[in-house]
Amino acid sequence: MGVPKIALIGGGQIGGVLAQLFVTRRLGDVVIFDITQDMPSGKALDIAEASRIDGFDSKINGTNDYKDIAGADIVVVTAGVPRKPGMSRDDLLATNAKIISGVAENIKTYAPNAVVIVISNPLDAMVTLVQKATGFPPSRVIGQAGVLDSSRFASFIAWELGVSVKDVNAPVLGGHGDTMVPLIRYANVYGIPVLELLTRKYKDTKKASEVLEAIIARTRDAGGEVVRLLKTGSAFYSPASAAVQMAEAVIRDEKRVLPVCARLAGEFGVTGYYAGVLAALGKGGAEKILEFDLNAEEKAMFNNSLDAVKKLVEDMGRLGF
Ligand code: A3D
Repeated sequence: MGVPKIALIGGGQIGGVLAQLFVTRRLGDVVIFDITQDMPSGKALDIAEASRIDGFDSKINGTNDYKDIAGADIVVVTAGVPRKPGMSRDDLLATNAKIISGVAENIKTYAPNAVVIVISNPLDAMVTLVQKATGFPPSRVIGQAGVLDSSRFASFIAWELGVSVKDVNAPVLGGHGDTMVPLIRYANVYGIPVLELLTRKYKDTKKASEVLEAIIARTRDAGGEVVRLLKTGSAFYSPASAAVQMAEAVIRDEKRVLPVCARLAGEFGVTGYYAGVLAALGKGGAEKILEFDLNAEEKAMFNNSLDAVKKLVEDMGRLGF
């Protein structure tokens, strides 16, 4: 690609941070599309006017016209509504499915070769809908959830152990909801299992397990914790960072292995459904899904999570999407 063109569908809280991150990291030219009149142009101008300070020459524009996303290489979708305190992600299904099906039609028309990264909730259902409505190869339609859920899990572990989060790997797979699957067995600090480090810290196996269970519970509820504090919307800095990491892997064809929402084709015994798995991201999107053995307990959690995803997709079908 020449200078990559990045289209952001939705210029709200996450969209604004995405735009700033993309240009300040010099990943390409950015177009922010939103249905709100003039707002995306205002955000784009505001970010562009810091170009001298942040040292970027990337173009950034806002628009209310889908024609301006023409030929985008990457499309990041945040259109829709976020949840408010007391709501689950699944409560957004009917509203966001209507919005996302319209968004998908326009992506199909104006950016037929793009890799699409979906962030709108309920994530697993919205990714499924975008793939179905665009008819793009499943590898080119992926969802952001696992990068953030895993970053939250890794952050809580790093804070507990007093080590740099850069040395923590802590994958969270499955659906992006209360049934998400933090993989304790694979959570490690430079290869050393987290449970072993906690057991040494507390010199007590039971206490170590309790601390880890509390970290897992906080990870599962991390989105809700932010919602309860913000009161007016949901997390937006961290989801934007997560999607930019995915987009960078695609733009630079890095083959980075990241936890993303990808469509399974037999992996982990699942076919035709989207779920959080580890995938290598390159210019083709999710180019390869990494399969590995899950023990009985992990498999049960993964299947439970998949059941929640299947139910969401069925509910969406009943709504006519
Ligand atoms: P918000 O600040 O409300 O931005 C959404 C934007 O979408 C607004 O500017 C709307 O004007 C715009 N919009 C509405 N309808 C359309 C349409 N038809 N076409 C184009 N734009 C439209 O929300 P946000 O940025 O905080 O969150 C966006 C989405 O991300 C929500 O669905 C959240 O639930 C979701 N979210 C996902 C995660 C994940 O990790 C998966 C995390 C946080 C939020």
